[in-house]
Amino acid sequence: MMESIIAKSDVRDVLERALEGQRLSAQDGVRLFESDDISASGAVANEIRMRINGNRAYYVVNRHINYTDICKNRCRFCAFSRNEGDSDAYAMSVDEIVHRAETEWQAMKFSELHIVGGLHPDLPLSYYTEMLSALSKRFPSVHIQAFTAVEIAHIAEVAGITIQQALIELRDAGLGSIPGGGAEVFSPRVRSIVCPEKMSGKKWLEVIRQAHQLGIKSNSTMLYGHVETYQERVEHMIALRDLQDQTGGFMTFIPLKFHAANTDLIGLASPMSAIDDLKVYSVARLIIDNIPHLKVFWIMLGLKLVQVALSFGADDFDGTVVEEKITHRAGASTPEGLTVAVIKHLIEETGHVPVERDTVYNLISTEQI
Ligand code: V47
Ligand code: SF4
Repeated sequence: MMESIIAKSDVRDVLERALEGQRLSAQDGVRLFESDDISASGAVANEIRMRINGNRAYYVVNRHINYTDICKNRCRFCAFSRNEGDSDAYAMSVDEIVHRAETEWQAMKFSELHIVGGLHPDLPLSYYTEMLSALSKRFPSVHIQAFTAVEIAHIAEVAGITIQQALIELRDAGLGSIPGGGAEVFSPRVRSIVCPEKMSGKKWLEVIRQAHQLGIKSNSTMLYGHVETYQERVEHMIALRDLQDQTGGFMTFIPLKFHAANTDLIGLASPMSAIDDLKVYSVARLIIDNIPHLKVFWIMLGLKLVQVALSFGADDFDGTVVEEKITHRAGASTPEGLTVAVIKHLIEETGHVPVERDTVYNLISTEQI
């Protein structure tokens, strides 16, 4: 069946090499994006996904917390950030953050806290370390995945210490791993249009390299669907693949679908069809051959398309989330959180086996395998 679909494809040679386990080039990746034959590239991406992860679809019981929306960068794609003094700008105290987590804890014993925020100009290093220490003390079994590479560079800069020192301080206070945000698209051309104040892609990769060298694992992302070209997407994926070859510290790659509402990019970004979305997943699975997991952040993709993406290379549904501001301020129509029962049902409807994992992909529940 798959062979006959591939035989008719305009990217047959690329797909055959991928199936043989050969590494694809940037040119191969661009050709995959240019081809409209998503059934062929999807089938091969699914085959690779099955080889790595079988029929499982992972999920995590987690709680997101966005500790502040005050940010000095004000990226043009971001509807979440605010200036200090804006009427709805906020910065939570450490007590408020612990309280936020506490409200869910009785009902839902989450295994992960996912904590990110804006680049607040004044918060000292002690705010971040006290946050981590207080949460680790109150929830000793919970893995804290916090602060993107961009936040870590900012924390180091405000504190006047090196990236390595900041990473060590944060790790010693309870940081478990680093989320994948802030990567956007590494191309300097794209960054100059969509996030001119944000640190370079090169620096993002350098912060993550240092984290991996200290044994701190991380995720990786790509924000797609704004002004980037196919070539720039593929180069981004290959930069992640190259770093992974050197460190092995990436756990997952997460394509993040751009939402334009309330951002400065309305009108500039080209609308993405469901077919464009699925291509991002299948191409990512085929190009990034060394990062084991490919996550769909259901909040951004929508629940129906997430179900389809699980057969186009993706193997991870992310989690319960509970509260989400970054995409909802930019017009997302998905819920802010899902119960475990709903996640399992949505996965089972697709014929995949739901498997609860912790942040670093240890299996928590393996009911049906
Ligand atoms: O870096 C900002 C993105 C990221 C918008 O590691 C937007 O498991 C869409 O990285 N439309 C932060 N996206 C969130 C993030 C993330 C999310 C879920 C899981 C993980 C993980 C990481 O959100 C930012 C940026 O790329 N973003 N604004 C927007 N308007
Ligand atoms: Fe700030 Fe992050 Fe929003 Fe950029 S994406 S403005 S760095 S909160």
